[in-house]
Amino acid sequence: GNFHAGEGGKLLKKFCECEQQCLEQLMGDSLRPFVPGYYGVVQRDEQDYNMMDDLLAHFNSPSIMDCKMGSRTYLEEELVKARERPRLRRDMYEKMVAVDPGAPSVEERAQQAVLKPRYMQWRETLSSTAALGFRIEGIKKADGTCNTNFKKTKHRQQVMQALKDFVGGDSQILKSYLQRLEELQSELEKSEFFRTHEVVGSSLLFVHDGSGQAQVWMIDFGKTVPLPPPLSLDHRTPWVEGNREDGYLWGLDNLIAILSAMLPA
Ligand code: 4IP
Ligand code: MN
Repeated sequence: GNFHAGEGGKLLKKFCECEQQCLEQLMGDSLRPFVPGYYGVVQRDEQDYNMMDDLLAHFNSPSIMDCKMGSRTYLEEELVKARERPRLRRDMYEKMVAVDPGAPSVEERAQQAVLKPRYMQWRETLSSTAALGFRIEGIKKADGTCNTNFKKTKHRQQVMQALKDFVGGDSQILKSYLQRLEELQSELEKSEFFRTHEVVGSSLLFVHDGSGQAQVWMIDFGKTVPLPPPLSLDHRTPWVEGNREDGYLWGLDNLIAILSAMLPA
């Protein structure tokens, strides 16, 4: 798999240079409290890993949710690649028909394959990514049950139901998450790293347990890339090809609004 248990509350994640660059920079950024501590590259059985804090280490039977942030889940270069050297993806076609047999076009059906941007955009509009700027990817509850069946969780009400179920109706936990997200929002608006990076495919990891502690961290920087200076993003302006905007903060604004609306007034 992609992960190895490290020693002493650390985690080894299969090496990715992009992620290494981000984590290194983030250790010196104002976002540091919102990302796993990073300890460099280590090798095990010929494979390189990034070593970072295991964010679950201080929890007892944690409940965990992965929310993929942003209104776009692929890099702009995927569009260029698909135009210049289109690669037919049979695996993505199969993932598509497994969810909705009616989704492929006549042409896609004939070739039994789709292009990557087409698959990624289909996923974005089927889920809440396009409409809300984030989507729930998976939830693991304290009892060990896992749910990754959120591909069609799209509308505000559906998201609310999933969130409510995740916190087991506990509004104290909800409140802690909301507070943490508001802190994150304010740090993101100040962060030099955030201003100068396109953040795609990155998730917020939500973790709480029976003790009442609830935390949120930014994870997964495999598609978070530095912008060519002097370009910077506000992460709220709608994306059009070329502007590199990712909708990250717009999605966070929406997530915060949804959590707020779930709390008693
Ligand atoms: C996956 O689709 C995710 O979008 C992956 O993104 C993406 O990896 C995969 O592309 C794509 O098949 P499902 O989640 O619907 O299975 P992420 O890594 O952000 O989860 P990339 O490579 O874009 O990061 P391929 O090309 O790796 O298959
Ligand atoms: Mn992820």
